[in-house]
Amino acid sequence: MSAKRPNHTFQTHAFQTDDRRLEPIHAKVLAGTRLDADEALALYRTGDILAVGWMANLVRERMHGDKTYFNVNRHINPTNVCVAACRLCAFGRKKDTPGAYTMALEEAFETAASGYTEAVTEFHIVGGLHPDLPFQYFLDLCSGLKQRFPQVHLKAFTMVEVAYLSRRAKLTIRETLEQLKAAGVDSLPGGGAEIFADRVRHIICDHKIDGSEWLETAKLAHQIGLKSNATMLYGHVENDEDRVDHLMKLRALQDETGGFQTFIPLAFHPDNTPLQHLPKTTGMLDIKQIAVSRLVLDNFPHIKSYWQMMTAKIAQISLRFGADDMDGTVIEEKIYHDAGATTPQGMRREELERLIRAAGREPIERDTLYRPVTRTETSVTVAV
Ligand code: V47
Repeated sequence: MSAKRPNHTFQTHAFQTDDRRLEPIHAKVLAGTRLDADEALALYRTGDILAVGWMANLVRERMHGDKTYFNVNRHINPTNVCVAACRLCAFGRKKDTPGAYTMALEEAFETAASGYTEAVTEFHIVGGLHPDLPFQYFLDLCSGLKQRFPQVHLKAFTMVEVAYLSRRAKLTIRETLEQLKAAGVDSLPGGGAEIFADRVRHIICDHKIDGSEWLETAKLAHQIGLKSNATMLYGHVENDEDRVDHLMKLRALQDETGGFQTFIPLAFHPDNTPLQHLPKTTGMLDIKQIAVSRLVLDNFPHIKSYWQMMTAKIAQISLRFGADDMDGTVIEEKIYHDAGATTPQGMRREELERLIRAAGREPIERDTLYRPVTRTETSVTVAV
């Protein structure tokens, strides 16, 4: 009987393509050489998703073997009141309009504690740009959460929120980040990046900080020792060149700081937004976006296939097209569900593990900094 072989021997199948443009890219991927912008464009333009996926899977397995990460997290959205009125968004509300809410601090602490029996290792905290909430509210939110849940990592506030809070508090961005860090923020999520190109930003999120401010804020966060993630919102009015430009800018900043942990491509959900006339993304684009990200962002340790946004089925398949992370249990998602997502609000740890195993991968529960988490009946331990 033959010895049991690791799952990634799937990869020994020969690379095949009829698309001549992919041949030099394949040679570079085999050699571990960085792809340039024209090559990134060729990856978007080819119809040969299997060839692109084959290459992305090769890189993914080189970096992580079969390991596939997830965490036990909870989303907290303290307010949906937002001055920005982005056309991409179905979550934000103007103050005092129907559906607008703002949690009192005690309410946010109760939300943090509710809804799940397993020990959560991360609170993912993002919200609207509230015109009246003082900076102190956010500092008290973080210090109050840390006091009540000292073992939980606070992944809080997008670059957009940080820039807005700095303006409201009349502080520099560095001072704002330093105060948030002192109050308990451990890292930053990747939201608000959208697409960096001005032409696109003017259409989808006109009043947000521009791409260079997003990148500058991320750079400052990394400089003071806060890791962050990065996202890209795709499938609306951007073109392939805009996507490539976005990836190249992230890659260049990562060369400089090394502060990004994970890249998360986010498929645009048009329902209930001013852009609801746009079609939804297709499975082909979702899978290709994951694969291209893995191939182009050679200096990003992780590519996350966010199941809430992708659907669990596409996220699972993407584990063989470049992704090595599925995000987490989430528990209560608002931003996508307001925009028509039909995925469940949360997923149990066992179900995430089942999906990962069924893709022939090895589930690894991680904390936010990708350290393995070990659970017993009575305790949760993070390997440091
Ligand atoms: O910045 C908003 C996007 C982001 C819509 O860092 C929409 O681990 C699609 O950033 N359709 C917030 N997308 C979510 C986010 C995130 C999610 C999971 C993990 C992490 C992480 C970060 O959601 C926003 C925006 O780009 N978004 N509205 C919409 N209608």
